[in-house]
Amino acid sequence: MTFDPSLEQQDPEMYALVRGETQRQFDKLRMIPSENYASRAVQEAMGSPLNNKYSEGYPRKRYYEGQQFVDPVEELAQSRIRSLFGVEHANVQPYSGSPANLAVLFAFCKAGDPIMGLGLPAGGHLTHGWSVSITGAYFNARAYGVRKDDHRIDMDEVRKIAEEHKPKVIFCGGTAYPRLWDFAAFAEVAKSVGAILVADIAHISGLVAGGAHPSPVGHADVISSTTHKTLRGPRGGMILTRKDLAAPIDKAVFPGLQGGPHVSQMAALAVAAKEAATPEFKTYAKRVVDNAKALASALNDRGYALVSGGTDNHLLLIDLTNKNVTGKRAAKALDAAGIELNYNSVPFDPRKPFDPSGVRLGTPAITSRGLGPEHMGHVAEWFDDAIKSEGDEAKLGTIAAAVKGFLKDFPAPGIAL
Ligand code: DSN
Repeated sequence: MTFDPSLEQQDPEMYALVRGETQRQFDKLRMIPSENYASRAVQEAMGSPLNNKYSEGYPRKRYYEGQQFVDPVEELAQSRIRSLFGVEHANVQPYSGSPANLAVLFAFCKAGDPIMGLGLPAGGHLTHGWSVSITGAYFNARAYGVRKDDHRIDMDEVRKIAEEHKPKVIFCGGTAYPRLWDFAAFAEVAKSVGAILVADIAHISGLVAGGAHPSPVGHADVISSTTHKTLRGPRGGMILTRKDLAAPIDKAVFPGLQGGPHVSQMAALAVAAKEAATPEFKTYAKRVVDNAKALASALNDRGYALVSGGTDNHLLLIDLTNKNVTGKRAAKALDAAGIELNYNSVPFDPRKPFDPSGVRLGTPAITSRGLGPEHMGHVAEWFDDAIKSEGDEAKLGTIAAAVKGFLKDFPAPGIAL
């Protein structure tokens, strides 16, 4: 075997799978709110020989030689992210969002210490202390929730639990919360109980960078995030903080939790940060939210029960109980109709997470393709048709063909067919 042939020549079986996935991403309305299309430049950096390099340590303080290009790669990623978010310190080495959150806990807590976060059933993330996660198993976690009547976070409950539990770390941020986060209110509670406030902005980092969601900077002590969701960068994570908290965080990431950073990922993040600093990205971020609001309104008109009544960000959570279909059955029907999303628990869901009552969908990826609020009526119509056609594979196939035809006019960033 030689190592020069292209993927197509070297491994036709894998090539076919990659091509198949690329085509699938072009043909479908991709509406999983945590997904997006990374640009060609981001993908080029990810797929470069930077992949071959080990760089344990931090710029200018490495354990391996040959860092003449890697040090500037990491420094560029750090400085672009610092200036994009307006923070003093950026660690760009976390492999993804879960390791980033674990590193934050490792930096400030010992096993068994009290922590707090939004509960998974209310839209929080596993790594904010949910029982099945290492963050729930190794730390003494308590969850806050959302109110039953309006599905909003109840800051009085947050304060009450914080005062009882005395957490060392409070997480705010989630994966299925369609409303704005009041970072100032969380900071006030965290300060009153002496906790470190961590804003996990994985879902909204692109909106924050583009000015379409208030920033936690100046309120949260630490900000954690993935880099591939609304931010449209490589699969990866990052931790942003003040200078006085930088040392424990850096130490927790390396050597605490990780070995060598993924250099190609850091390079791609630098590229994404450059893209996110442009006026076009600001327009994209605003359109993500405009699209979500337009879609929420169109679905509301068709009788869909939106959790919290609507959205302020990029995502919608829909309780399908009144439509007599479970989340899983709906998600499968929608996928067959060319609309890709995920089934999801809704707050106070009587059903189990593997077949819950709701679906979660969002607008980042379709906005990256150029869809605007004027198209959300079509999307809602296809969505509604698919739900009504659940079980009718022929009808679902017809919708998928219409979706595919419509999307031909919307180029997808980073996708060359
Ligand atoms: N998987 C991510 C999401 O879809 O929100 C969270 O880890």
